[in-house]
Amino acid sequence: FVLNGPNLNLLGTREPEIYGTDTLADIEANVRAQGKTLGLAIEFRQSNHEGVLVDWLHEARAKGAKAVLLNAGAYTHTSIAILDAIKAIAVPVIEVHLSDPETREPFRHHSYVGMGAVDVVKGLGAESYLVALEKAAAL
Ligand code: CA2
Repeated sequence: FVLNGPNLNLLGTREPEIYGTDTLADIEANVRAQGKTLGLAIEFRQSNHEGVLVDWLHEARAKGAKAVLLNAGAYTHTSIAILDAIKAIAVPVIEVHLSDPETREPFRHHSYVGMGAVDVVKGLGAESYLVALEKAAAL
């Protein structure tokens, strides 16, 4: 499962200096192509709603997903509900970010997702997803 949080549906429309110029559809296409190479079936989704992301984490467990790549967007820094879901599902979660939140505003420095994730890939733009997918394949 590759799960994307709030506002990532608007990727490619502003702040290219921080997030790059790829749209989420571009990233999805790259992830699907690499998933094929690695022999991984890909569920690629985006929601602006915290509870929907929690539901999808539960679904990843129910469906026996090998791993979850999670870019929880700003919920990364706020959501105890998402942290609890990560801890509850016993599916390895890899935290993904386009930017490196720790080099940005102080309110982005703490990650609840990171408290439950097995690994993190950040700061590589769209490439972060592909590096994370390789890590997921190796789990
Ligand atoms: O760097 C990342 O991937 C983030 O998860 C992106 C989040 C931000 O809140 C995190 O701190 C780091 C923000 C996503 C906003 O998405 C965009 C929407 C429109 C244009 C550009 C980006």
